[in-house]
Amino acid sequence: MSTARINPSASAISTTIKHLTGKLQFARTHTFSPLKGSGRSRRNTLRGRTLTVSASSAAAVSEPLEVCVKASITTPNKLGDCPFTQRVLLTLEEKHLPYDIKLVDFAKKPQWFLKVSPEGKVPVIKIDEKWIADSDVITQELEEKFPDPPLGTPPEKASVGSKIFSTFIGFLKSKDPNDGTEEALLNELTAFNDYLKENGPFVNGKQISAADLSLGPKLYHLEISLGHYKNWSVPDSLPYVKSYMKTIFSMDSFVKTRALPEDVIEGWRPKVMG
Ligand SMILES: N[C@@H](CCC(=O)N[C@@H](CS)C(=O)NCC(=O)O)C(=O)O
Repeated sequence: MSTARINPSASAISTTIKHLTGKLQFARTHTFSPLKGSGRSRRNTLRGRTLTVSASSAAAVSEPLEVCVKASITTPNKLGDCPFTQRVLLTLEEKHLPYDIKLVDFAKKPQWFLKVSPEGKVPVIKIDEKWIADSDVITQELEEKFPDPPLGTPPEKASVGSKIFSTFIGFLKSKDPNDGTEEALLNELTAFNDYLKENGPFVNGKQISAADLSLGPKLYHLEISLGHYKNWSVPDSLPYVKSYMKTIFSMDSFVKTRALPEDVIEGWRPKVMG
């Protein structure tokens, strides 16, 4: 893809989160605040996080990595709904890498964004002066360039749960309760439940890995949108899936990078109505 620099004075809503690793400080510009809780706890959390930075991948980064993300359509200056973007942000968080978020207004994509992402898609990230698209490519690149802490999922486990997202979308879009889409989703969730029972609590056992960082945001979209549009939730007969979701959704990194539920609902509306 083409290489370009973001003009920081571009008219797009632009938000910067800077983890000033060298000075053990946290500086925030604009009002974007994906973290919940008081300013004090937020600062404390981030100070704690910053302290670990120098011992890990962050030591290899002098400047925050720039990431373009979708802006909220319901709330000014908030991160919008995109499970692929959250996957990348989770990877950055779990690797303790400093990053700057650029919120992109999807209703009016600015020229600077289309220059760095000709397909008009997020996420895109700038690594070594090059803009990289696609969460698969980005997370792979982050793993290679910043291997500590390692987040790779062994290849034989990398596709666990990978059909959950497509079957969830099939069910969400379905207008016929008897078309088998709910059953297809339940089959995938049941297979995942059985897998977790034997191999969990995470896809790669005790340690969280890339597969979980990809699946977590998709399950978050599933929970919110199926709850809203179909009054549906993961059945109690799948306790390992339920506890997996609870664990991932309550991680600090997840809370910090998640979309607002109202954005998730609005984001899926055209698909449900279409
Ligand atoms: N395969 C891509 C998918 C990225 C993607 O589809 N992003 C959506 C938002 S979640 C997007 O930017 N769509 C463009 C648009 O809606 O205009 C990835 O894994 O990063």
